[in-house]
Amino acid sequence: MTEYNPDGLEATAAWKKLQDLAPAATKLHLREIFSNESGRVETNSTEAAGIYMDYSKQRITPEVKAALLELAEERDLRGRTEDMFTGKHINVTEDRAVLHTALRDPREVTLEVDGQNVTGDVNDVLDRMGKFADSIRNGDWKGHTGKPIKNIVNIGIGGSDLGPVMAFEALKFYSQRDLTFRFISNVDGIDFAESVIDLDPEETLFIVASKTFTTQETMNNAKSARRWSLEKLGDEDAIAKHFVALSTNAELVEGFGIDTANMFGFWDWVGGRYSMDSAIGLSTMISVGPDNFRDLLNGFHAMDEHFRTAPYDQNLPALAGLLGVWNRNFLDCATVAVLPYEQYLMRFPAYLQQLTMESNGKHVTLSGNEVDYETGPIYWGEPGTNGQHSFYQLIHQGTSIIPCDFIFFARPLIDVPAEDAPDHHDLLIANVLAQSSALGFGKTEEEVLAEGVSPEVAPHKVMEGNRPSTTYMAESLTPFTLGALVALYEHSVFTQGVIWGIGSFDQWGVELGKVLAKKVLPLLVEGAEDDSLDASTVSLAARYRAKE
Ligand code: G6Q
Repeated sequence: MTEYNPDGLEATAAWKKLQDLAPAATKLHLREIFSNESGRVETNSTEAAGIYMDYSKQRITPEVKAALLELAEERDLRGRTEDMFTGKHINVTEDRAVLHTALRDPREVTLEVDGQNVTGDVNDVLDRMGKFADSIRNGDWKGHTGKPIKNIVNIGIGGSDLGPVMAFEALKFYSQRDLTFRFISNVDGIDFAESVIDLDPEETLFIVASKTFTTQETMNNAKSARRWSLEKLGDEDAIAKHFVALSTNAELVEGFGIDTANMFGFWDWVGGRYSMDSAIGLSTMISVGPDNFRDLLNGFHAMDEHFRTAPYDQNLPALAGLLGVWNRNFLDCATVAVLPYEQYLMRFPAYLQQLTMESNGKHVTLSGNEVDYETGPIYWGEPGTNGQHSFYQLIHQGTSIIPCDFIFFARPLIDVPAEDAPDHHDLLIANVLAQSSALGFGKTEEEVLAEGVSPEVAPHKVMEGNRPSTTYMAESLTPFTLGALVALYEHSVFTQGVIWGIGSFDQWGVELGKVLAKKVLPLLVEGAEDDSLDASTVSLAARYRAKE
């Protein structure tokens, strides 16, 4: 194992090996790759924490796979992983530990970092969350006028929104159905207005979720929520019964008027996009209950342990990360489609967009040097089968190669009988399997012509194939499986960050826009002038003000 050098990727023997292998390997068609290798599926599939991963339809040969595995060793993925799990300050630009894995450690683990009893603190918060969640679920927690809470509204944005929304949708099957959940994130007032339009303040609890408690959008929405609540409830004392905060900033929470007894804390070592299993998951816990939330954490933990200990040739997150590197840097794939064939995972692609793109959308290495290879691809997607009737055309026959992640579950959570028609779930799964097969193996001109298609039309019907995909399958969508699935992606993102030598845990790219928004606002509100802004922005601001 060599000392980790963020800038050293291209000097590794494994990288050079990949460069040597690439010209021939990238020309191979998946048809040839499959016919060259008997037992291809067996040697290119693995399973852990209840998730089976078939990556046989990725465009790698055994030699490429071996070189990718060597790359993980040469880039000291194992050492970097230990640094993360043990609380080293691997988020260098913010000088912070990166310890989301500690959020799901079992109680008996002892982890002390920077003088903090991490596991103890995590479990204290989880216990308080559990009591609070139960009191809402069983109606013991009463609003200011004595009515039980029926509506839970999470106000947050980015990492303080996408995880909670995704988890609420993903685990809806397990949710307490007499409670209504809403998620407000956008500073567009419509989001607030439409989310509360049919709610009664007497029965509504706002969860203000903000790590910093300074985020413009969240603070504005929280202030609107205060006004909306007090308009009906009248009395300032009502805030204590209708507002709780999820934050690391007790001072600002208090300043807002929320009693810190109603605050659930977390720590600077929990990144926003890695926080759905911290106090930020309070809405999830209220929805599915503390026991299911614990199962979710157990699923995360099972995948954490797998990632930390399993050999890389059987390691789901490491393999997923390495395959991503191959696709990005050697097959030149700029995007990845995430295609869950599971309606409950409708927000999973949006969640993953933040996790992957905010983490690995970086152009300099940890030492500040410009990279001269591509880094994080664009992630996007929709639940199947809807996408098949819209954008799949381009994935099948467009000029870009788009690797796909297919995700499905063997058992549906709800059986829906259809009269004189195939079972919904069988049909769903037939579709996902058909898509990955069509993408991988396509249809040749010969095959098209053999069907009697005219030579003029035949080229339009040819399916080139050779479009790579990975298929993930689990038995059913449980809280445990969801946790394992999210952790799988978290660690595959980490793996790629380590290979590329970039900092996956900061997000400086979002700062400039925030600063400029503060500068632009006076132009809109007061007609102020600001020479430091560009002419186009000044002109648009003036037109806005004239039309307002
Ligand atoms: C996530 C980012 C970002 C953050 C939001 C909300 O990793 O840091 O998306 O979660 O900007 O921040 P607050 O929780 O501080 O309001």
